[in-house]
Amino acid sequence: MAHPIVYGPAMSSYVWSARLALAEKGVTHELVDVPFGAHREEPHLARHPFAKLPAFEHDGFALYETQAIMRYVDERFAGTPLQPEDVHEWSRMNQIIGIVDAYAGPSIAETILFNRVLVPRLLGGTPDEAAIAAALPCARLCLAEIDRLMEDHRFLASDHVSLADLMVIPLLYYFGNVSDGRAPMAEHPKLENWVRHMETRQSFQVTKPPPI
Ligand SMILES: N[C@@H](CCC(=O)N[C@@H](CS)C(=O)NCC(=O)O)C(=O)O
Repeated sequence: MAHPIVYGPAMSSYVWSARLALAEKGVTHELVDVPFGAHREEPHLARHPFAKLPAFEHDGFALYETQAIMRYVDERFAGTPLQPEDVHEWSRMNQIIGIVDAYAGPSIAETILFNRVLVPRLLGGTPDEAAIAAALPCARLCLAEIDRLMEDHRFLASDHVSLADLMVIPLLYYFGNVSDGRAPMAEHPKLENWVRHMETRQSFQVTKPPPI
């Protein structure tokens, strides 16, 4: 049986989340690089008509949207389940995934990290400081809410790792490593400890992108 394929650059937080799910399940996969820019052209548009990263393929089944990919991986492959059985914990997981899709992704990844890291280092441009400043309140609210929703669990939705942790960790790992994110992260020692805990997992180590 063919290995699953993830299409996208290793450094993308969404690509990283999809790969984390595969690594947590112990599934070998192939990463096919799609550099930023190439995602707006064929052949990537055929895989993802909305021109986003990642796209995914397994056994002739094509999929996009990170949370759908992660759910497929969890359901399709054996290994420790990545979705809690308890309905409250399962709903909390879904809520946190929704926060990433609707609020944390657009503010932290698409605005702050894009402008602070990708624009100067890969695109040779100047960060849009006004856009970063405008995104920071939403980023801070995401941290506050994820911290609050975590309560006193070991992981974000329960005492076991779930898709919520895998969706959030790339964003908060990156955010804690840029100047704009250090102070907001320091206001949430519980989340900082969780990041350090997630960093020790084998799945994190084997999927961690090379420095940009
Ligand atoms: N809802 C999509 C969002 C994916 C997304 O925003 N990916 C970013 C990469 S980190 C992207 O494709 N950015 C390029 C662009 O927006 O042009 C998902 O969950 O897969």
